[in-house]
Amino acid sequence: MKIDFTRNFIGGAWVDPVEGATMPVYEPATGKPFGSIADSGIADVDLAVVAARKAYDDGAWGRTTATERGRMLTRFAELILGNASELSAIEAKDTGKPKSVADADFVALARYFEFYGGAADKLHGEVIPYLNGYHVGVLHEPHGVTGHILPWNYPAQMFGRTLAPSLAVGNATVLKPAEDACASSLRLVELAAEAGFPEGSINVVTGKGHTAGAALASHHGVDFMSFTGSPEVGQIIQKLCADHYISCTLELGGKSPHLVFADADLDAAIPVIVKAIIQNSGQTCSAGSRVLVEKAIYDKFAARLADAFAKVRVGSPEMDLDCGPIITAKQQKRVQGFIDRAREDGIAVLAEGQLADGIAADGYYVKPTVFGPVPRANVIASEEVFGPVLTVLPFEDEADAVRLANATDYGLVAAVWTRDGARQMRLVKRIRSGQVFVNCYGAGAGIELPFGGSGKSGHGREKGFAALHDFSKTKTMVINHG
Ligand code: TXE
Repeated sequence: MKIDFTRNFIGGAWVDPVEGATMPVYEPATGKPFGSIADSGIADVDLAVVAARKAYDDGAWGRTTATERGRMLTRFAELILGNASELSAIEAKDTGKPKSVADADFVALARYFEFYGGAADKLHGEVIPYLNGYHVGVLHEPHGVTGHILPWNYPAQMFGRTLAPSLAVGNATVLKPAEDACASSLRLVELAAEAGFPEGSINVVTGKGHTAGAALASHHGVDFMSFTGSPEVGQIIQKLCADHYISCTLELGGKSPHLVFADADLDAAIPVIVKAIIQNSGQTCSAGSRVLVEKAIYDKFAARLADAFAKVRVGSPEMDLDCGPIITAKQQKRVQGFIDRAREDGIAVLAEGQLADGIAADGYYVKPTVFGPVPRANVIASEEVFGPVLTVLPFEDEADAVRLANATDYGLVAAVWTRDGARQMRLVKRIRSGQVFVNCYGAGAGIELPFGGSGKSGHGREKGFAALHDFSKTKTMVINHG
């Protein structure tokens, strides 16, 4: 495995952290350390931002055309696919993901670079008809240097989701991956250099959030921030950005509902509902973690859901089952805490998944659990667990379903399961959510589809052409040629 764990990638070269500090990284499947990373501080982040600034203002990167950038992105997509099995092995070890889930992440990552490679030279400006004798144009320009703070749940996919559109527009980038899962970012940045990205266009600095992450968001050389992580840290990032008058996108998770009506096709719905919560062990911002079911079919639905959920199996990455371990001991404790509290509150368990024989005793495993019926006021009905924990709540009628769907502070993704076309349209409009799916969920998580939330789920849009707009700024040009 050709990864240099303890150095940062700055200005096209591997650089030791200025203070020489490192920190261990742990394997979720065994709980054992398997390497170290640079524990970077303010000085390291400063070096990376200066390198990015130089690449943007005076370097080869700042002189690239949109077409050249598109070709680099496309070449990078090909290199990712060509190295997918090595990358996937790194990711599975670092995050505990089942092997086939890690494989799929790199297919998605390559698709990010392929999509934005094609889009790079298609972000066109506009001409606005105005006064006689004036020519008015609207240009979309890069911000300059963009900062990117990643979470640990989809390190590879997030690398593409946030960097590909920013690079397509022409920004120079500084990435701070999550300290709990950054191995793939360190390997990917090497491949990016091989694909032709010039020095300083992509810089990667590892380290803790409150040190390296905070240094990046507060650095005056950064012109725009992209953050994915917890709502609490999202607020900190937004405040740090406000201190130097820059804006940011925040992608902060959710408590996404499925609304299941009595006329729904349960054969189609139930496997999708199970997958939407167990995928990546529930550590997915768009996990479908609440099922709201019309009272008339509650008992039938609960019995069928329980049957399907009881078949969910949890194991190590090599066992390649439905779920892997949770990312860290801290997150495992948090998820298990939600499960224990719900049990103490007397909420019935509808079903549990099974832990495979032979998993390491010190691995960070939890048993996937479905609770129902969950009282509306219980914390597990409205707070994000970020684990394989599903809550089922009955509703009375359509108005009640909408009230319940909108009864959390989040608003990221929702699904409506009904055959009634008029109801489908009404609910798409009335549910507060960045994406609404009808008779499906995620639908392949298309990179073409704008994605993002409101409220505690954050703001700004990633994916699709929407991301190109967030990673650029609009300039109005007025020429008097009268
Ligand atoms: O996130 P943090 P944690 C949610 C999920 C999970 C909870 C806690 O509910 O249970 O967050 O996870 C960096 N300044 N999501 O504690 O701390 C940190 O180094 C600047 C949802 O791991 O927000 C890492 O790179 N940066 C989410 C990143 O923020 C800081 C995915 C995320 O870490 C910082 C992950 C600071 N002061 C967790 N503190 C999703 N939307 O998918 C931390 N960081």
